[in-house]
This record gives sequence, C-alpha cells and structure tokens, in this order.
Amino acid sequence: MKLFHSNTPYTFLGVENDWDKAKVGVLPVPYDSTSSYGTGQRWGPNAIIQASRQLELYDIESRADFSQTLGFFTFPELMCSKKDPARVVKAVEESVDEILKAGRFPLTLGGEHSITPGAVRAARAHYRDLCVLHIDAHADMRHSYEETEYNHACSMARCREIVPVVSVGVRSYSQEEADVVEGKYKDFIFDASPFLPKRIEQILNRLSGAHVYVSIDIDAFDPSIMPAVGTPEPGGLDWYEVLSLLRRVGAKKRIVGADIVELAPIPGQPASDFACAKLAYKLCGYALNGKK
Ligand SMILES: [Mn+2]
Repeated sequence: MKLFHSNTPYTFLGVENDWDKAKVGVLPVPYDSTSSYGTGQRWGPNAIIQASRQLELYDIESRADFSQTLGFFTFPELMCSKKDPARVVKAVEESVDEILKAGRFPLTLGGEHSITPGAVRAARAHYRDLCVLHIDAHADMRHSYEETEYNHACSMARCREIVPVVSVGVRSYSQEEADVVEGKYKDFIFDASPFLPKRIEQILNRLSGAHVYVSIDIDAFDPSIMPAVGTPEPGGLDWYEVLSLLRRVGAKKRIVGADIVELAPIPGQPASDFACAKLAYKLCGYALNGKK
C-alpha cells in the first residue's frame, strides 16, 4: 500500500524530523483565547506547516536549499489552556528554554501575540544582553486588557519589563498607549513609513544588545500581502522591506530566536499562510546561514 501514501512528512518544510541534525526547533502554539476582534489564530501553526510543505526549498536569494544544512525539527502542538493565558505563556517559556538549552534555535509559530513574553523570558535567561525586534501594526503596550496582563494587546508591555524592545511598523494604538509610545519609548517605536536604507540603519542602531529575539506579528504587513489577520490595519509594510530589515539584522547581530504570530487563516485563501511559511524559512536563513 506504500504507493498510495504521501512520503512528505507532516513537518515544517516537509523535511525529516531528525533532532540530532536540526539547528531549528519549530514550536507550534495554537492559542487564541484573548483576541479582541477576529479570531482563529489557533489554526495558524497548522496552516503555516501545511503551506511550508509546498515551499520551494531552493532559496533564490542565497542560491541554496538550506533546509538540510540547517535542519528543522517540528514539535507536536503545545497544549493550550483556553482559560488561563498565564499558564500558556509559562508553557511557552519552558519549551523555548528546553530548545535553547539544547543549543537549537527556537522558532515559535502562533497563535496570538500573548505568547511572546514567555519566549522572550526564556531567551533572556540565556542571553543577558538580549533585545527584541518587534514587527507589528500595534504597539501592544496596554498594561492589562480584558482582565489579564497576558492579553495579546499587552505583549510588549510585558517584554519591555525585562528587555529593551524596538518596535517597527506601528500605526495603531490607544490613548492610554499614546502616553508611552509618543513619550518614554518614542525613539524605540518606528511607524510604517518606507524602510529606506538609512531608516534600516536607524532601527539597527536602536537595537542595543548583540543578541536579538525577533517577534513578528504579521499584521505589520500591509493587508494586501497578509489579509488573514485578526486586526488588519491599512498602510502596512512591504514584503521586500521587511526582508531587507531582517537580512541586515541577521548580518549585524546574532538572532537567537523568533516567533511569527497572529495568522488567522482564511479558508480557501492560502496566500497569507504561504507568505508566513516563506517568511519563517527566510528568517531562519538570515539568522543561521554562515553562523557557527
Ligand atoms: Mn498586531
């Protein structure tokens, strides 16, 4: 009966799950309990993995198929308690800590943005000079929202309590957030104006440490590129400018972990799923290719 079964494993990129050879640990976190508008982010990791199995693994930019040289190990989906965001964040922290302890690069697939502080906490324990590059349409600087400090609208407020954060693509925030976005953190929050080379250098100069954790809320992109998000904001970032930024950060700093969050797949419209899969693959290339 072998003839009738797909021989592409159900893993990120459809590559063999071999922990010993893998430099990247892919952690799917299907969590979406605190979303305020659109929901369905719990289906995000599944859609990214599905789409990634169709990706062309030859990367034109680097002229290489680096899926084998890097090696990707896909974990089973994390169990997510719907009622207790703090517990989910803790579970993410523990999982990312295990991946880092094993010397692998943690790539977390969300799920909503509330999970990021767990991953950042784990990375901070391994790298004392850690800073975060946060790519998002929203500031996520509410202190708490809908009775929890772990709402997705608070993710960067939590991260900024422990590490310096540089946000880019931000074009929507509340009155409460405006006080800190336009005040205390104004030099560390960039809007969605075009990422010209000079601006990319300005962003880079704000990243204080040598080690960088990258958190990408895909609503940072323009909705024409990433329509499948809970809160689509017009006037977003362009595909190539985000890649330019990530390429520069990868060349100048050491990217030690990443997450791609907030994909809420639209049935029958796989463009966003595919873009997330490609983004994840290219980001791992920028982070790890040519590095020891
Ligand atoms: Mn957002």
